[in-house]
Amino acid sequence: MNDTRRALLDALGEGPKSGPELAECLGMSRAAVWKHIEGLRDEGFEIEGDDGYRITSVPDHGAGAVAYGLDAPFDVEYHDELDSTNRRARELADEGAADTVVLAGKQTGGRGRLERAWDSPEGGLWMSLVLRPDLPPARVSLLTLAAAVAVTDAAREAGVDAAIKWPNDVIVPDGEGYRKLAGVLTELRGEADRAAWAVVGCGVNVNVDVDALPEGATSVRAEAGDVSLRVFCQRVLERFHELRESPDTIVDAWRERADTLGREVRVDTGNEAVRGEAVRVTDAGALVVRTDEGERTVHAGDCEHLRPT
Ligand code: BT5
Repeated sequence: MNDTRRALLDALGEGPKSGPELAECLGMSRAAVWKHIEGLRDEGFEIEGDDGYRITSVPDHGAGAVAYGLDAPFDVEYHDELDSTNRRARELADEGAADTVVLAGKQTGGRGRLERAWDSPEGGLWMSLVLRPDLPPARVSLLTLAAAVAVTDAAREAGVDAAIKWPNDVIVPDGEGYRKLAGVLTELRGEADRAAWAVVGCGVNVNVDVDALPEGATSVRAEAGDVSLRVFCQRVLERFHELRESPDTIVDAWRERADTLGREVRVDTGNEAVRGEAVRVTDAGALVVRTDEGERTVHAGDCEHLRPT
């Protein structure tokens, strides 16, 4: 969405405004204002124009819908369908974009970690953030943790009993097991001392039937009923922005929402399986596991929850 469209939405968000008023505050002709108003109507906004333009209804998803009233400084790009929002976000990152969020109505080639497929039917939140963090690559994993916290909080606000499974799955605990609600995939390009860019992709099953998802998955719809995708997305973005502004608070916020600590876990690191009690998370987000041979610190891997200890 371009800056003018965003400025128009911000101006309309403050209350009804006449054509001449909008033209003046946006520094454009009345004809140009009218053209942008028509553009918003095409996106699904209902706008009354009798005595001043007034937004009477906002569509449930889309670039304008998410930008309207968003309290976080992200540009929004929306596609009805994409192969993968992470793929598109990497492209934008290479072109120099920053603080941009890419959204898709559905994905045809969504990816999880290790190139695993990520099912992304319509009704879910499929989004990727393009970021230029002022962090060394080793600290970029904090952004992944922040995304998991942000998604957990949005899900809780929607009435879902959500928690985090190390490192970045948002789950609904269920006895000794769990159902997976969301996942986060972070990719980055960088030098040893500084990340050039990071793409943080979040996939959340929001208004999706569980039949359309792999076994073991759940959705906001299944747990608590449908919510506005637009508002859900805004909450995630606003919470994420709040956390990245205070990086020192991220790990504690993550710990408070973690379901992994205190459990017997099995972490597959790719090279080996580490089994024992998950005892804590370090300030860099690594998991410390108490095994029969002593404590082990695991930086990445697939974590299975076995049972509470
Ligand atoms: C993840 O991978 O959990 C990260 C998923 C990130 C997806 C987002 S969507 C927006 C952005 N664009 C992308 O292309 N990707 C990101 P991982 O931990 O590897 O989990 C993958 C596994 O979860 C799969 O092998 C399935 O078993 C399962 N799975 C696939 N789709 C799922 C879904 N919609 N809900 C829950 N589980 C799913």
